[in-house]
Amino acid sequence: MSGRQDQTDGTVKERVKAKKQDPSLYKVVLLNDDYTTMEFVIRVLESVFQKSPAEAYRIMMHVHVQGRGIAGVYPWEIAETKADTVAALAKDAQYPLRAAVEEA
Ligand code: TYC
Repeated sequence: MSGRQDQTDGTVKERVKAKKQDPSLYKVVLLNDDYTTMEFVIRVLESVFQKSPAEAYRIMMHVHVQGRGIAGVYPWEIAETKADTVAALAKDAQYPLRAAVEEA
């Protein structure tokens, strides 16, 4: 192939929309279950996601009622680490609490 890849038919494409910023952001989503205590979820939200007691309670109740809720939004590596920390804390306490990482 001759010529530069950013050119077609002798014209240079202009970027209309700003390219997605790097690093991309990911949501850590907490999932509801019937066994993890509300107190434990609040403690996780305070210690892992740096939420205030009031905000931790609000998020926990949202997850309890709606089935899922956003604990925080972070660059990929941080989101994965926080989800892993939730899994480790839950396993240690023998609760089935789960956190998923999703593109924001
Ligand atoms: N549903 C749980 C209960 O009634 C509380 C809970 C909330 C569990 C949020 C998980 O992500 C969760 N004890």
